[in-house]
Amino acid sequence: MTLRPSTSHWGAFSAEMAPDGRLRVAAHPEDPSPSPLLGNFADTLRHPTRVAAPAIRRGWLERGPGSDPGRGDEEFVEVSWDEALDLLASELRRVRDLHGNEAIFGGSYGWGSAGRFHHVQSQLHRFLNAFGGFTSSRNTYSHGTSAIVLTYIVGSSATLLQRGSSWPTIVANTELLVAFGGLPEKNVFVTPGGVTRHHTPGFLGELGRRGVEVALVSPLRDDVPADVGAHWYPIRPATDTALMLALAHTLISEGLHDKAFLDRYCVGYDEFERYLLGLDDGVPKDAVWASTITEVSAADIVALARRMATSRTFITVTWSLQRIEHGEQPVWAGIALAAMLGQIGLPGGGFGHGYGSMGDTGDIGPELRAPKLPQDSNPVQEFIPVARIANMLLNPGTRYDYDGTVRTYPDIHLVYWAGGNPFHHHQDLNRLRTAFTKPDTVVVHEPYWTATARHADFVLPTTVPLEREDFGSGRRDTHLIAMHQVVEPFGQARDDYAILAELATRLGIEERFTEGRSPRAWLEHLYESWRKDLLDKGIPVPSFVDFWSHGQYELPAGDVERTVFADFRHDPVAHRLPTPSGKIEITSQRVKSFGYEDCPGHPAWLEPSEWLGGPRAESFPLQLIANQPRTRLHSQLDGGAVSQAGKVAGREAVRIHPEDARTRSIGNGDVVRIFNDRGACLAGAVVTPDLRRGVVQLPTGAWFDPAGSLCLHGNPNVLTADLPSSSLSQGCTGQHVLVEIERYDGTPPPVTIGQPPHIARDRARTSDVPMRDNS
Ligand SMILES: Nc1nc2c(c(=O)[nH]1)N[C@H]1C(S)=C(S)[C@@H](COP(=O)(O)OP(=O)(O)OC[C@H]3O[C@@H](n4cnc5c(=O)[nH]c(N)nc54)[C@H](O)[C@@H]3O)O[C@H]1N2
Ligand SMILES: Nc1nc2c(c(=O)[nH]1)N[C@H]1C(S)=C(S)[C@@H](COP(=O)(O)OP(=O)(O)OC[C@H]3O[C@@H](n4cnc5c(=O)[nH]c(N)nc54)[C@H](O)[C@@H]3O)O[C@H]1N2
Ligand SMILES: [Mo]
Repeated sequence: MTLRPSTSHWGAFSAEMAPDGRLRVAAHPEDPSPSPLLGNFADTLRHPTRVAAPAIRRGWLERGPGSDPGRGDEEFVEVSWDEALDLLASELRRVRDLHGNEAIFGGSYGWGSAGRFHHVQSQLHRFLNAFGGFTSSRNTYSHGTSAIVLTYIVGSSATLLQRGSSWPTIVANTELLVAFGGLPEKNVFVTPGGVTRHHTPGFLGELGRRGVEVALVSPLRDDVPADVGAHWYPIRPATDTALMLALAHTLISEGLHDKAFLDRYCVGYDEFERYLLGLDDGVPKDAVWASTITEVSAADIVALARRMATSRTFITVTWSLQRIEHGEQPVWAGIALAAMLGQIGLPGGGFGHGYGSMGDTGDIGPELRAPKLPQDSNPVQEFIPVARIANMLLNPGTRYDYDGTVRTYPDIHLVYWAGGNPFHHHQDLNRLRTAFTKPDTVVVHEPYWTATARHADFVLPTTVPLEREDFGSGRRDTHLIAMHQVVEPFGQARDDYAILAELATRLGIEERFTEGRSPRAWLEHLYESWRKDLLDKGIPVPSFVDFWSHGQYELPAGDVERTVFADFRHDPVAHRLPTPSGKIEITSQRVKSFGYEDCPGHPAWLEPSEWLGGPRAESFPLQLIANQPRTRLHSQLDGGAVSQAGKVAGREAVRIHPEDARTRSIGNGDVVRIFNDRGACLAGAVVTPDLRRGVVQLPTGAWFDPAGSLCLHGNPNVLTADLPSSSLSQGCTGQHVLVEIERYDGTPPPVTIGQPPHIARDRARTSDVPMRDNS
């Protein structure tokens, strides 16, 4: 028995099956801050919700493909792999022949698992491309709004999303760090593809030790680690833009803005200044104006603006702030404010995006991409912005605005999902349930009986990384990690690759999909061609055999000191930005020309529909923050020990302020019902002064457990609105929703999602138990 190397989105580790049959997991020896999420592996490897065998929804088996309200409610029938794959291959052919490849939705958004070869979306996209293509999705739930608007402000989204200033440069130079959305430590353990040395928790600790002044602007006090000693501005959610505008207004009225910087490096400042001063609408965006919106006092706003102007100031905005209606505005206003301070491009000054959102933001590993599976090109041009999935399924043929264009939703007949959980990640899940009844056929590859698997027709069981071989490395990772197989596959589970290869054989595209390679042959092939590129650049890299037996390869070191836009500041002509003007666009004539009411040409305060100052708050007076969970990655391994330890009364924990709890007679540990006009969920109350009054917090990712329109387990997306951030970006807005909460009296119905759904082992007989015990 030996520990074998592996990695995950939350870090590298090694694992073995102990003689008692339990998985033993050890953190990577070079990791200074291993993720607590490693504790979720052991109990989930052989969890009762693992999918053991291929299964097909009974209604699909008996009535064939077609829109079906039974989807998500009916039982499943176990079938052999051959039967499942034969049926699926002919269904794929039927849909393609009758409706064309556009009718197949293969966007398949989601985080799947780390590992470069078994990267699920790459596998599926490669397969569907070989089959003639598919309707795809663009951008992410993470920062789909910034990905669009940043291209207009600074010309590229990657500059800020992937190459921001480094933490060592910040901790050494910044005097005042103004953190909109905070720097939540819980998030920085995660980086897509893995991370071997978690440096970022250490950098957060440095802030406190070096005495960097941190202004925490957030409804939650614990969005900055306690030992940093931040000053807390408990802002009303969704109003950060108003605060930024007032800070900017204060700079103007006190003559503290850097006119030389604005002239040399920016365009469109004058138009923005007219707006700030209220020259056209009669509303100066001053501190008094903002204090009524934000509930941060005018005196605090003025004092903060003065300190920002007299210190080396770094402004950060978490990604959560753009995952709301009008999510462009806090990003754009933050950049405009940083430009007015004139410190963009100076060490420790300027603007950053996603510090405290992801482990790699500001990290110091190399920017060296690991080997990856080629997907080939998609002959189908059709796509949707990723978060418009329900609109697409519900409204084929309907037109909508997107990024200066007008698009039409395609008519989807088959949905193919592998490596994502839309019944975790999408908004207004009751609406998504209706949307998922529309297609002829829904196919899901999953290791677990997630809510998405339960809403499919074909559920194909897949392996998890510990059951196969791969290699992994995240963005700015310090290592490429060999991922050795630790256990045999569970039940009849197969690799996604093996499933798709079998389908490819049936569809006559096997050679194109597999190129005749086994998984091990692919690993060697991908590694060796990557290695050759690096050797050509003079970087020594071991052979595959040596890498595999050593279990890891330490990549060459990355830049420790890094200041974003330093080149541009040094020479704005030689390093012009890829915007139309070559400068930072505080007003964008292009965005203005689109004429969108929900995203004008410069940063502006636009009232959202879900906020505490609006009319909807009269019916639903609490703002729910649906942020990322501390105890797991999204919905993954919700059955694991760390995730389970965070549950209260067997449900997801909702945090509520003592005053809001008192007026509702809610005590610590009570089961509560959280509701609005879209749905409701049960959760377990945690009463705490760590959030401001009027705000409750329920993280995402508790497995959706629907009983009618009620989720028994506490998934916030049963409450959220399926609204876009704006016509410009059509981004996800799941972070905020208005709700009311009441104590649940009596015996609450039990959570059922920890058990598999009803599965008939024999096609002729239904299982004896009804699909749902508690509806
Ligand atoms: N209300 C609200 N909603 C949100 C957000 C929010 O802030 N608020 N945040 C959004 C964000 S930023 C994101 S990124 C999304 C995340 O949404 P998702 O990425 O969809 O969530 P995950 O739970 O990571 O889903 C990954 C799925 O892949 C499966 N999987 C793991 N390994 C394999 C494999 O090898 N093969 C196959 N076939 N499957 C595998 C897992 O079991 C899991 O079900 O959620 C979004 N949703
Ligand atoms: N442990 C863990 N880490 C993760 C993930 C996970 O699932 N689990 N997911 C990863 C992924 S895919 C992503 S995209 C990133 C997401 O990174 P983010 O989107 O930045 O993360 P969140 O935790 O959703 O939100 C950060 C904080 O923003 C604050 N906030 C919310 N609304 C407002 C507001 O209106 N104003 C202000 N000032 N603050 C507000 C909340 O208090 C919240 O704690 O996290 C990554 N890291
Ligand atoms: Mo994300």
